[in-house]
Amino acid sequence: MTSDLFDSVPDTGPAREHMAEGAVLLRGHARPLENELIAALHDIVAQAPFRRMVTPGGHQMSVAMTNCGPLGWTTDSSGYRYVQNDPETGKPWPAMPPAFAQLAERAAAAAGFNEFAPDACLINCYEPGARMSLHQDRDEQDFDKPIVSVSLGLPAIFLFGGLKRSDKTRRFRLAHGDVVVWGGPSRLFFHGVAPLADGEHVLLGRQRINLTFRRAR
Ligand code: MD6
Ligand code: FE
Repeated sequence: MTSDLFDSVPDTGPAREHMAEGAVLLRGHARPLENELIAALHDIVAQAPFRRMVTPGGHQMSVAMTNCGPLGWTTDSSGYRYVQNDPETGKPWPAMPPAFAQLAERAAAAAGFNEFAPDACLINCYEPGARMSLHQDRDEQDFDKPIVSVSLGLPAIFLFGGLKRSDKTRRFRLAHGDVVVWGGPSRLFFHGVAPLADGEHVLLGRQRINLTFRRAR
């Protein structure tokens, strides 16, 4: 018999948690900017609405996505790639708000990665039940650059494995305002998000938003 007690993840932890070599969780790091981030998000989504993309394998993702910045990550039946224009509108992705770029650069520096200048910000929207299966982030050109991930809204369980898909995963609870900076030896670790539990967040309602900042080219 399995026990939920032993599967549970503490609600909070230290302000700074070492997840693996190169990966650190900065709890609450984005909280001081929450209002600015959410206002900017509304503008972005008005120009480039969330959409559920289709994987090369033909599955529609449960997570809805959009992007801001010079490059945006997309997937369709022909594969995963970064593109300059939103395939839905044909227009360039919305500009990356200065507050986004600054947060990403400062969080990277706080984790020991200097001069991180993201050219892409993938924005994921999870509703209750939405999940992301284990994957590696490997569509970027330079794996020396980290990824900065910002969680807003409902909490999620982040699954964090190793270099092989079959490696054991550890679970981290990512709450509103948490930032994960991830690079170096763990840059290509498999990771995913468990199905989002239902709930209601005071600022964002029934959803989780994740911003992942990357240097794609
Ligand atoms: C998410 N994040 O948290 C999905 N990838 O919604 C990712 O896939 C991710 O958080 C690379 C680095 C950090 C991440
Ligand atoms: Fe990822």
